Amino acid sequence: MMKKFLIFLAVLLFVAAGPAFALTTPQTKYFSGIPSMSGSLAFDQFDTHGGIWVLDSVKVTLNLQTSGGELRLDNDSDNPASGNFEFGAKGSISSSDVPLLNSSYIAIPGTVNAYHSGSFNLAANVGDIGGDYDSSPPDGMLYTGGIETDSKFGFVGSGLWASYQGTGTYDIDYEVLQWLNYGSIGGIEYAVTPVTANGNVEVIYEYHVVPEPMTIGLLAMGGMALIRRKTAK
Ligand SMILES: [Ca+2]
Ligand SMILES: [Ca+2]
Repeated sequence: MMKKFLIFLAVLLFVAAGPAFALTTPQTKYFSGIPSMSGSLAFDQFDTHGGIWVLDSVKVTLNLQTSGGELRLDNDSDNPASGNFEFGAKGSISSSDVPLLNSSYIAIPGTVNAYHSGSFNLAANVGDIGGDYDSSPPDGMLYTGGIETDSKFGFVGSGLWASYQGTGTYDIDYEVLQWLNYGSIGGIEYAVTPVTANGNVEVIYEYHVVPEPMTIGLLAMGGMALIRRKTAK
């Protein structure tokens, strides 16, 4: 009797001790268009079911992909020009409903950079004039955009979860901006066909479920009854 009871007690303690495995509820909200663009994405708060579901982490991810677009660089200077260029888009998120900060109060997930990095080496001007954006070599360059992706994630600091919990929703705002950097070298004129962009924001709650005191009580009573019945045989 005592041995069986001890085994039962061990099982009960194991069940009551907490999570056997972590559970997750992922939410992904999408956006697309031609930057500059911005908008709001609504997410469900984490429902604690009266304190039975306990939050373990809040992970926020921003994914961005750009494609297409064109960049024309045209050196109109009497001197050759060389350098590096970046062409694509940058994305970021913010919220006035929930804090997007980690446990060190650093903004998460940070800016994502979906752009192409390359170099150019342009001869001194050959024949064309200002305002014609002539990309033909050797004093010009045409870059046609491919697919560029970037992704960043972060975990919201555990002291900042209050506004993530409840049975309502909150908004996370995204902003995607065209990005061009060619070093702003004097004498170079440029023309751009914008890239298109698509992406998403993902919020993942990791949590565990604790047995209610009532459930533990019923388990204990059921267990005791089982032991008594077996002992009676
Ligand atoms: Ca030129
Ligand atoms: Ca020109």
